[in-house]
Amino acid sequence: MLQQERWLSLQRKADLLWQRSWDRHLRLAVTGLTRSGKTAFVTALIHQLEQAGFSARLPHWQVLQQGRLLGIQQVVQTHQHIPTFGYSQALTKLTSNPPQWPEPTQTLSEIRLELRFRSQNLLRQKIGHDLCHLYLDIVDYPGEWLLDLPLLDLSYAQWSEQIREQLQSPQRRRLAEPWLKAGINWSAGQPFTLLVDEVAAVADLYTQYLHDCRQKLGLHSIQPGRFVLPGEFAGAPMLQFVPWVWALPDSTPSHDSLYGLFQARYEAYKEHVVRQFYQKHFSGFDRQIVLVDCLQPLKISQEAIYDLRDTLGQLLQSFQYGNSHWWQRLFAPRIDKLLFVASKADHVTPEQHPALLSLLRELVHPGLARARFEGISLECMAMAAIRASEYHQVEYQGKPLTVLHGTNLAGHELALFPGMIPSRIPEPDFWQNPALRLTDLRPPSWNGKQAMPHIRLDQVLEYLLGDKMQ
Ligand SMILES: Nc1nc2c(ncn2[C@@H]2O[C@H](COP(=O)(O)OP(=O)(O)OP(=O)(O)O)[C@@H](O)[C@H]2O)c(=O)[nH]1
Ligand SMILES: [Mg+2]
Repeated sequence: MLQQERWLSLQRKADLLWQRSWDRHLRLAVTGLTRSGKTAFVTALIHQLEQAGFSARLPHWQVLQQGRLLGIQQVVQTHQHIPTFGYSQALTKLTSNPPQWPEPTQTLSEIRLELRFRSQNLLRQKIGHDLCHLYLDIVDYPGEWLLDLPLLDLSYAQWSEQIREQLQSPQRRRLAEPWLKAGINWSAGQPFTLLVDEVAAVADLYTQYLHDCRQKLGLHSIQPGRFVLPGEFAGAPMLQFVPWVWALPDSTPSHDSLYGLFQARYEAYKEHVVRQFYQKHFSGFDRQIVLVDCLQPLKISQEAIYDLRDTLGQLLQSFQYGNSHWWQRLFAPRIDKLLFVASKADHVTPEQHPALLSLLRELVHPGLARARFEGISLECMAMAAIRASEYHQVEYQGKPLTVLHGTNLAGHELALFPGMIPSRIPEPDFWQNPALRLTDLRPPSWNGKQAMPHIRLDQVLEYLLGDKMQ
């Protein structure tokens, strides 16, 4: 029995190697910060693939345009321990009456598709071997997990110092009051055993502070990321520590002191959460798409948009190649294409898309300039996985104006000009006199049979899969 299992496992590995050596396997990772549109994107992508050759409109996807695509089906995923992406649940939501967006997701999931096509390689055609398969694994994971990467390079003391610096911001400081106050009487050398419950309570307050930073200030650079998205680690002691921002210890604190315990938990977090994620998942990705909601910070503040820029910069460090730290070389050895996408472009009128793209480029650029990438192709696009609006031309003050039509989440129909998207990070007065009217839209009414409307999903497909389907 055991031998049979071993044989099967060997066979699976051999199959995988065979597929890889013939370029028939692609692991596509989809990430982005919370609510950036990952689940909607993966759902729309699978749905468009299923509809390819039927009702899907994908003019830029060449394998389809050239009539070489033969079919697509969902197949059993290779990793049995990873949750399956909830495709049918997402479709059920989108086809409900009234249509709803898929539920938020908290953890990593994957789905495997088999794409059959005819190769345009003349040699393959000549020898009658032009029928090809591409096994596409799509992995959806929270971008916040990547933001923990820099922790691998920081000691507990250095990380605490960084948080102390962040607290110079009056807005952050105000939100941090509850946990700062709760720990104010602590001293670093105090024995931990007397404070077990207190530590858990302060860690909860610190977690609440991270949530508040995100929800009230629209900030994304929050650490440790798993405090807000714990996934399978919920309740583990290694998620119960806080940065040491009070009086520093005079001498090296013992391991059973408060400081010593926080230090040990911080190191455990790095080892079991951060390093494990990179080793188990990140190092296996071939291509990566990062979704960015550039419109959200435009509704909030200049601090929020600078925070998004800095966060994207941190995220880019994960993909850095070349003369980088040892762990970066170890963990990111093979991603060859990296695509940044400004998601939800259907919230603005089409003539604003170039400005949206330019804003995305400005947000990503500082990170790109700092990082060194070798053998990796980078691209930026503006896209809507599911187009929830339509556009019409009207005459306004004697001039033509494009107006956006859609339905808001409360079910009211809208016809509005959402405003001009700044092509660069705007000055603070942009938020003092807000000229943008960006409203969350209900998904389009849809019977589940026809392909859903989208914006440039075919260009995304061509960039990510085109060269693998020659
Ligand atoms: N109009 C429009 N809205 C979108 C689109 N994609 C996502 N949204 C909106 O963004 C919200 C979040 O989308 P999700 O796909 O759940 O985003 P996510 O990144 O998976 O979110 P988490 O799982 O919570 O991290 C949705 O509920 C929609 O309101 C899109 O293509 N068009
Ligand atoms: Mg999701």
